[in-house]
Amino acid sequence: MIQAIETILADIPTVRAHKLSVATMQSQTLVLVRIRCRDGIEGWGEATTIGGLNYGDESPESIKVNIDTHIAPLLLGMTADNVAACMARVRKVIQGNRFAKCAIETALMDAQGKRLGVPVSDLLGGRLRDALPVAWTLASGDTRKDIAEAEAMLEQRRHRIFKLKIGARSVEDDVRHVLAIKKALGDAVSIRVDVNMAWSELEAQQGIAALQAGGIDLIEQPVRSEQSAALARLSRRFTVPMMADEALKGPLSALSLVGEAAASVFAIKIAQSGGLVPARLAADIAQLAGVSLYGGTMLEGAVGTAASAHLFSTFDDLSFGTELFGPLLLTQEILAEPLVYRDFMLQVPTGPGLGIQVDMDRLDALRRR
Ligand code: MUC
Ligand code: MG
Repeated sequence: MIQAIETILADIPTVRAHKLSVATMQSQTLVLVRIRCRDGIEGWGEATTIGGLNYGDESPESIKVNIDTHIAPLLLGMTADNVAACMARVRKVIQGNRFAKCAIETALMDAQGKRLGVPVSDLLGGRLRDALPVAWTLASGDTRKDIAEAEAMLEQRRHRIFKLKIGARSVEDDVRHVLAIKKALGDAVSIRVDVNMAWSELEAQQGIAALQAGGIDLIEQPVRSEQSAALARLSRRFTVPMMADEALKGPLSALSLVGEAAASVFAIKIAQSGGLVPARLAADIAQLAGVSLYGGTMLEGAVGTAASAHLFSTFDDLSFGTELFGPLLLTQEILAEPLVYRDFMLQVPTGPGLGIQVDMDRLDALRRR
């Protein structure tokens, strides 16, 4: 039986400023959910977002208040070992709030996995891989610093896929920045860009033509999420693949994006999809339609990253890898044993549930009071 649901906010400085077209992050606010059950088992979930309300329509504070006030009371007293029944109840009466729902579903699955002695990847159908390729985002805002950072990552064998955040400067400046990095790092690495919706269709035509000619591998969400027709036109016009990110808000949007042939790659994110099961459905729709998969992040800490890793390990196609580097962007660890990154890959935890242990002393020192 579900006995207690607690929502915890923790502000953690990032290792450097992380500049997106929609926000500059100096710190990240982890939104963690802890569900305690009467059998003594507890589960953890995460609903972290980026830049308050700059990126999505749920803020850390709104997620906490909505879980505490509206979602937790629906679940208290319910049987904890039927995750589907719990989530059906939440999804029936709670509109929107996909991040909050994701944290709740993750925590219930973590608890259920521990109860059954199996990893969450087993509850999601079973893993096809034990390690996932992990991209790093170069977003210091400075071309030379980004090159030095990428070289250090290559040297440490941490990352060889780099995503560049663009869209805050002029198209010409952004193209110059990206191509300088591509030239410095050479063809052994994959360079991709994320525009975070900053371009008009005409700017996108101009920018993508130059990026495609310069050998860039992937263009993420160049135009606004509502403009799926423009994304579809860009997909037809260029051979470099377009990836949908902000436009993908769960299975229904996956269905309409594949119907419009808007993108040839989907960035699957568990929180944007509204949970692990809806994210799995969105990925299935993509696969059925021949759309390739990429494992995305909302720059979550270790809990959301581990949960995402369990899901992505079940994907048949993961041709564009993942970007599950969130914990590496943070200056503080909240796990007793950190997630393992080695040889350009994140190792998917193998223990029951999420296979991680939150260090309560560390988290208590960081949490908002
Ligand atoms: C996004 O839009 O993809 C993922 C990696 C990163 O640096 O920012 C996020 C959000
Ligand atoms: Mg993105």
